[in-house]
Amino acid sequence: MWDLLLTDLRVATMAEGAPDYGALDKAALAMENGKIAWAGPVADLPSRPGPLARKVLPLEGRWVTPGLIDCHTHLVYGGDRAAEFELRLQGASYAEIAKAGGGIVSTVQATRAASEEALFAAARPRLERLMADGVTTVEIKSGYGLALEPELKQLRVARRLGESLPVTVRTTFLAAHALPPEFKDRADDYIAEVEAMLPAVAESGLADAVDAFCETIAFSPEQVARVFGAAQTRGLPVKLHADQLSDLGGAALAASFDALSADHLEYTEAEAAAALGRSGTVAVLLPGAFYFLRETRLPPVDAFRANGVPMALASDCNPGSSPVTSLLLMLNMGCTLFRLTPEEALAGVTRNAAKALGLGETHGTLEVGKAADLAVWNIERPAELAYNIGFNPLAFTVKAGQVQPHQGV
Ligand code: DI6
Ligand code: FE
Repeated sequence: MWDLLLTDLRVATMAEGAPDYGALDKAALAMENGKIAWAGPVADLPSRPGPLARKVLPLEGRWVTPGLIDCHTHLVYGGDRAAEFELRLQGASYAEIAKAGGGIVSTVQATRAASEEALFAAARPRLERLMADGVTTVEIKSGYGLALEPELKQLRVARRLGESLPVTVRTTFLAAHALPPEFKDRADDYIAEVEAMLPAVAESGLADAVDAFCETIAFSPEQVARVFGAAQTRGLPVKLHADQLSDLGGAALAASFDALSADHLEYTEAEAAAALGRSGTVAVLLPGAFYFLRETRLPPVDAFRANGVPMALASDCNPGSSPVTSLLLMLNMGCTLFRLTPEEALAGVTRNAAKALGLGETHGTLEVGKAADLAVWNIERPAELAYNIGFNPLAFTVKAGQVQPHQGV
């Protein structure tokens, strides 16, 4: 007896190498102990559905996809940056605001000042809004504490969000995000401090990976390499904010450390795509930040395709460069702005997003043995998920085999 059997559905399994979304028509999916136990045509079920599972749900031809995965967010933070948005609209650039002591550092002040409770209360509705788009797994970074205690505070809030809501949370330690004011003009000293934080971070079990911001307004490739070396010594995988505003060789650096992902990549040169392909590093594209900062230089998507680089799409949910809480909107922007196909876009928030989090073996496709995390949609074809703007066709999600009513946020 299975726990749950969904019948009369169309499923986009998103299985690697399968053509046309890995689609199956007139299908059924069975779940047992939070995992997919059976997937195939209804006609191949061993008997009538009734006796096969404790609960049988006919879906009337609805489409089912893997639960969506947002593999890059900074959604735990204090304050907001609406005033900075107004300044940018008057002509100031993101980098100018950062250099003048605004930007990330202003969110650092608000995050340090906020209690754990306040950070949780502010982050929860942002996460619920993402989940209302069918998200069942999310990555959450620190990076607005920039000292051991406030960084751990952010990570604890991220873990608590995952315990309080039906969503898997993967956490990332991003202390090398910006230079805290108390280390002004002493970036190398701050990097030494980040290296010194890593043993305690690893010991706490609060971080699943380590990230850094490689940029002229943040840290150099040499400084990032120090942080990555310390992370790998502690057994933590790495990922990198690379080549967002300029080309410092961040993508190649990430590849040289076999990073899980290199993220942004607007300024990445085509040659670096070959290095990403060889290391199996996922290119995480963030069209929300591209749009919100009114960037014009496109990531080298053709080179990623030519080199077999898996591409993911994420919200980059953060108060400064991407105040985005809709992953469905990122599907649309990934296609419209970056020219992904709707199928590449959907792979970018399922199979490849799972890889970017080191969860490729357990999440991101609907195959027997994988997590029973799925989204059920009122659509006629999968491309509708990328086609609509501001319309949410989610019917409901299933998280670890449990039906979750759509909250309609
Ligand atoms: N790149 C980004 O897009 C975010 N962090 C980063 O390194 C922006 C964070 C912020 O502006 O608060
Ligand atoms: Fe980011």
